[in-house]
Amino acid sequence: MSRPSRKVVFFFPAFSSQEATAPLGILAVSTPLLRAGYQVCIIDSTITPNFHKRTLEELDGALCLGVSLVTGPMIRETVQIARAVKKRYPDKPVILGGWHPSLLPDQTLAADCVDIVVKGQGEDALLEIVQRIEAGESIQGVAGAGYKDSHSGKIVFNAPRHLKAIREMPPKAYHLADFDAYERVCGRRWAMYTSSLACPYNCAYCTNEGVYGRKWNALDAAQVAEETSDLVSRYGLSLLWIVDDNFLVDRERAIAIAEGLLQRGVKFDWSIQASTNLVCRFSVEELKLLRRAGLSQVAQGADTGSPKVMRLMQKDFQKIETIYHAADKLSQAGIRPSFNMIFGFPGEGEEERKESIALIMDVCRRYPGAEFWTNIFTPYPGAPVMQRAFELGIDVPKTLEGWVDFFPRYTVLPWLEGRRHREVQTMREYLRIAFNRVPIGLQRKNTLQRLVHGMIGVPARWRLDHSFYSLPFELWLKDTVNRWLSPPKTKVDAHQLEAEAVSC
Ligand code: B12
Ligand code: SF4
Repeated sequence: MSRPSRKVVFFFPAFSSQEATAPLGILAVSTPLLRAGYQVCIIDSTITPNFHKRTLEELDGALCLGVSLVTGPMIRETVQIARAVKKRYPDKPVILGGWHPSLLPDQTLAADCVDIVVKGQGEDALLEIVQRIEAGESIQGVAGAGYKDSHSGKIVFNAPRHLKAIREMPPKAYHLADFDAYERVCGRRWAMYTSSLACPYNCAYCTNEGVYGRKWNALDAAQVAEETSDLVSRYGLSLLWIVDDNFLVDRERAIAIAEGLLQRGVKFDWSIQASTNLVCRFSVEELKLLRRAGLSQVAQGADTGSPKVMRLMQKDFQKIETIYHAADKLSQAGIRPSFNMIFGFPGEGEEERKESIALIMDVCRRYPGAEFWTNIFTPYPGAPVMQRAFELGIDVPKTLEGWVDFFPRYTVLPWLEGRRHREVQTMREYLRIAFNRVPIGLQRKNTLQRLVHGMIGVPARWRLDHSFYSLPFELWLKDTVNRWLSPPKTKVDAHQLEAEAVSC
């Protein structure tokens, strides 16, 4: 008699970016499964040709399907695949994990194509779920999981699972990632890595507290230096994006990591996320040490140029001056200061928006090489600002599928719609071309595109200085050149490759 399959299939939907690399959440939850003797197969739609067909084929004989997703466009492919799976294999459970199911578990589980959701950390929860599925048992009592009762169809939520510190977590199963295929998509061989969990702060628009709490905890410097050196050597990577929410919380640890990397002598770039106030605690000499160890970019949430909006964002830990100081120190150390900005936060009007533009223009002029990435405020469930957003008339989707178009690149808000919304989008377009920016996964631009970009940078800066966005003919010129030279972009614009390789 043949032994029943012990395979778990994961699906990772396209995430609307060309900066493709292995999905860390899935690599994390795979390790306990592999250790328990299960076989794991990952289908990432960004690198897998015919991912739809492949997922269904791989599921033949597998125990279940796991999907990892955040709120927004990833939901489109999630629902498509989950529906197809339920149609072909009605008895195979579809399990959703990651940020969206963690923040909206009830609504996610209410979708007809979803059987189980996991809230928060998935390593232990998923292993227990898979063991129950294999044994033909109910999910009842598995902490952190929600499921539909097989008899009544009623939604049941078990007790929440306690957060585990990062030190107690197993290593991620990087060997499952097909780095060749990711490199073909984005032109760079890179990976994500986590060295700490959570953030001590609680910005009003951020969902972190709800999923990871505010108890920052981290791996030892020695472990980080050893693991990262090993990762880049083993997989021939040129960049690690350390996706910790706030890498610099422990100053001494950051310095010790840099020293450890220098001792090991493995050369690679790494990039971190940190708040400007914590960057400012480092001297330029210390930042130079981090630079020598490979730190190439620090992504920071500047978010606004208006002190009033900064307060509304609950960012008391950040003053406008700290944005300048951070840009200054990082520039002196040769590290690229990278900032995120949010337009349309509740309480931001035309004046505050102008303050933000002025900040961007000033920082970029004073510190050439500094870069700004902009978004429109997007009210994520679980963020502290949600109550205020509801009061202001925000209407959030009532179904899983409704969240597909919920995306900071084009969010329309009751207080930012119509002409105002169009103007902010035009302004964001001009900001994109006014100064240079370097995406994590390198985008390929040819000489003509670069030339046009350089030419229109001058009028773009003039327009931003004078808040003049009518007749945006430079944007038309740029789009026309891009259309000639690049393939058309889909709405979810991660490339679907015709590549041969897949990750299982
Ligand atoms: C890396 C990252 C990205 C990368 C993703 C790259 C990739 N290949 O995955 C990129 C740059 C594309 C990205 C884009 C965006 N991101 Co992002 N991103 C992150 C970041 C920094 C790290 C995610 C990560 O890998 N963590 C490490 C892994 C190990 O942890 P994890 O994902 O939490 O996974 C655990 C659990 O969630 C669970 N789990 C995860 N998957 C699964 C699957 C199953 C089956 C199970 C059972 C469990 C499970 O178990 C895991 C281990 O414990 C997080 C912040 C953070 N702290 O996590 C933001 C974050 C996820 N992003 C966020 C946002 C808002 C965005 C953008 C909208 C930003 C923008 N302005 O465009 C876009 C949206 C992309 C899209 N198309 O929808 C928000 C999500 C909010 C939400 N409600 O979903 C976060 C939380 C940042 C924040 N604090 O606000 N992001
Ligand atoms: S500093 Fe960053 S990670 Fe921390 S709460 Fe604010 S936005 Fe979230």
